[in-house]
Formats: sequence, structure tokens, C-alpha cells
Amino acid sequence: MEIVTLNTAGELNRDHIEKLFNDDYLALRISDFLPDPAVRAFKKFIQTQHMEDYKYVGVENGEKKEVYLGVKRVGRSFNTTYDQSNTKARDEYFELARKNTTFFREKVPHLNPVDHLRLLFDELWPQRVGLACYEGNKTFAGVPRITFAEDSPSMEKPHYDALPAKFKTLLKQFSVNVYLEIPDTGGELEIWPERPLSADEVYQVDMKSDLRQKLGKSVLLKPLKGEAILFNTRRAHAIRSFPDGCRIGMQSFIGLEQNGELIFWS
Ligand SMILES: O=C(O)CCC(=O)C(=O)O
Ligand SMILES: [Fe+2]
Repeated sequence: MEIVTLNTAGELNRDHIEKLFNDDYLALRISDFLPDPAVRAFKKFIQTQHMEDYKYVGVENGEKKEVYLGVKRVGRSFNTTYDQSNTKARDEYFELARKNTTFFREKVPHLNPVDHLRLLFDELWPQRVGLACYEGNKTFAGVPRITFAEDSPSMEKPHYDALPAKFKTLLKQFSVNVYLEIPDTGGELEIWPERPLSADEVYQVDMKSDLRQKLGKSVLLKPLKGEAILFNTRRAHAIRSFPDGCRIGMQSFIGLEQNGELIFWS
């Protein structure tokens, strides 16, 4: 399975997107997606912001559970709204979604790399492309994710990401990460080149089981500063631990809907 690397955002075309969606690629890498001055500006801003634990929602012993996999985030993520009886969490997510989008634009005078990718996809993809919308509210896309060396061993646990079917039945789900800081040693993105699971299958995987032992051989990708990497999040993936420093990226999911439309959200 191929890993394709483009030198610049300008090289991206519709064929690459089709091949990514068709799972012909294990990953699509775009070098220098975010120019250096912008990498520095986003990183500097993110490092001054309040951070919360970015809990992963997985299944343990048949029940949905939040698991801390070593990642912190700035702003909220949509998975905080998965428990639909918690209307407060949902309201807060959407309130912060608007606020954070505006705040980032005011504070960092560079094009947000996740917005940039969303625009590129909109220009190249024949169907509609846009932020995901739930109950009339637009989501936020481009959450900053931060991991410090001491928390990094928790990220080695393989996981899958899938929007629960109660929100939307997506054909496929991908992720884009744009990297602002990568430790010198370790911090690789690890992907298992196996058949992507369905959303339902993802929620049958027990996070307590030793997934690493069950999965076959993986592929390691060492991200570069300013690079964008896209991959199918219904394939098992993990991040390798690192002894020093921190790892910072900005991330959005990309959902391929049944009708070919694309939605972005974090
Ligand atoms: O930080 C990364 O390299 C990958 C993050 C991840 O797990 C995801 O985008 O789903
Ligand atoms: Fe993930």
C-alpha cells in the first residue's frame, strides 16, 4: 500500500483525493503545507492557551468509556458531545466552536492550515465540502493537539476513530494532522495497513485488549514540521512515545458521506 508524498499544497489534485478515499494510499503526505513563519506563530499561540485532556471515547468491557491517551487539546472536541443526555456538554462545544474559530483568526494572522485544506478540498472535489453541521450548529475544525514527553507512552496504544452512527452514517472517515512541533527522537505516526473497519466494528474493539499484539506489522511515518498527513482513521493507528520535548499538531476529521459530500470537524 502506497504512501504518497507531495512537495507542496499546489500539487494536490482530485486524483489524489480519490485514491486516498479509495484506500489506495496508506497515507497522503503534503510537505511544507504550512510555511515556517505560520508554524511558529500557531505554535507560540497554542502554547499560551489553556489545555484540557483530550479523552478518547472507546469501548471497555462492552461499555463506552473515556480513555486518556496522553493528548491535550486547546478548545473542545466533538466527542465530548457523544453522550446525548449531556446537553450542557453539547451546548458548550458549539459555543466554543464559534468562539475558538474567531479567536484563532484574530490572534494568529496566518491562514489556518485546516481551513486551507478544507478550501483546497472544496476547490478540487466535485461534491459539497464544508464544516459538519449538527442540529443546525456548525462544528469547529482544526483542534490543536499537544503531547508532552512524559504523557507520550499512553499514545502507543493503537486506536480507531469513528463518528458514532447515531450522528451520521459515514462511508469513510479520515484525519488530517498538520504538525507544528515534532520531537527529534520518536513521535512517529504508526498505521496498520489492514482493511479499515466500519464504524460499528470500531465500537466492538475492546480498548482493554492487547491490540498491538493482535495487529500485524505496522508502518511508521515520522512527521515533519509544517507537513500535513492524511489517513483513514478506521485503520488502527498510534503515536510512538518520545523521551524529550513535545509534539504539537492541528487536526480535523474528514468524513465522506453516502452522497459524496465531505464534512470537516474536530
Ligand atoms: O497526531 C497524529 O499524528 C495522529 C493523531 C490521531 O490519532 C488522529 O488524527 O486520529
Ligand atoms: Fe486517532
